[in-house]
Amino acid sequence: MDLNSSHLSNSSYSQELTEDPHLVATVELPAPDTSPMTTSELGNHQAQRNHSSLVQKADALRHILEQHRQERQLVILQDFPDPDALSSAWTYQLIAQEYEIHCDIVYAGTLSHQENIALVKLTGLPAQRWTAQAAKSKDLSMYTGCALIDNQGTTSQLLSVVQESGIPITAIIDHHSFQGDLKAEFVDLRPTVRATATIFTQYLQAGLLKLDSSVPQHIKCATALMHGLRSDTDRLMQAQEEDFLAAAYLSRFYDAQLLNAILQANRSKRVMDVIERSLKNRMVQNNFSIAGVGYLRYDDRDAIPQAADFLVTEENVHTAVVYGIVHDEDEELEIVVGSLRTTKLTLDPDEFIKEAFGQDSHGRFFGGGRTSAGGFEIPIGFLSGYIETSEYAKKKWEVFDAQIKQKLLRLVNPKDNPIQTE
Ligand SMILES: [Mn+2]
Repeated sequence: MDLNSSHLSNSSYSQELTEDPHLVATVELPAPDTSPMTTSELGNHQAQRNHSSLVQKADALRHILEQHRQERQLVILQDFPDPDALSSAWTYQLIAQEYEIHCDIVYAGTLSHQENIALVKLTGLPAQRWTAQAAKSKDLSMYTGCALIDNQGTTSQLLSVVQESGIPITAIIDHHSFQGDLKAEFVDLRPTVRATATIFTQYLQAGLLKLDSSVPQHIKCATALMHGLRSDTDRLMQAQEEDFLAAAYLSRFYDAQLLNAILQANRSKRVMDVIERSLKNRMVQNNFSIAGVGYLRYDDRDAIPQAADFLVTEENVHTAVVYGIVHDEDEELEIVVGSLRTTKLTLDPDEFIKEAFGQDSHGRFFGGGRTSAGGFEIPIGFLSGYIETSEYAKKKWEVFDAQIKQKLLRLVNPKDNPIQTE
């Protein structure tokens, strides 16, 4: 296997997702091995054990899909799906097709990052937008199961609609940290893997679907997976051995030019404006850069993680947090959305966000994360509503801005910081 680095074009962008996982499912840990052996034997042994547990996972998924032959499933993505989620869902769909299972890939929010829009358009990736409202009015009786890919349901408005219709969860396949409890026939949760695309590439390697270079759809899907894997690993800089091995496998099939075209997508002026506001408003304290960007449109929501990506590049800054109030004019809904980016190895974004913002009255966290990135969403409930004077809007923003800063500064200030990061 050859991973030709010249095929991997540069991108200054690392993907965000609003990760806020809440659920747990059982994860199999390898049984402790007590037989004596040398360290090199130990390494081999470990690799073999990992390999056999992967084969078991792939077999278990094969078995479940076989049991659902010819059925119809929904693949639910987070409301603002990223390349990792989109490419993994597509792979699930193609695998399921081998069992004559028809999958519809759905998300409730929008594709708000220019690279996501380019990915979907250029590869013909079959994801559909279903708002929660639209989903409620649909007849879902033809679906006999659903799959949660690169999420655990907490970042999707659709899971509750689907559950109300009594549709069981067939599979949860994700790499975010886990909380809570959710029942599914098949669970593959691996928080140590850097991308869900890596997990899906391993399924491909285990033979769940044989990629064929003469099938254009396979080339496009491999390209999408390469994009997903790269964006969740900060262009492979955060990648670990299994991510590199997955990328090496994909390198046999993906289209480097197509990937380049996806990465060349330009930022809109409105996204640039949000980045500008984040620069102007940022406050740097103890190597944290914190910026509130005020109100922004629903479609520009992804400007927040992009601004955080940018702020974290400043010298003497290891962590950036950017947040704003996103308003959806159609639904008159407002929500505080924020993103965290860190280059500090000892800072766990999941822990940081949970500690900073705590839980709502139902015990759900407002956000969470994965390696080097995290996000949060705080509904503003009764204070929502965009029909108001600019003076009122300004006052409202100032209150939220002050409240969020106060919660963040508690952790930024080492004296009060309950999280030990050193
Ligand atoms: Mn991911």
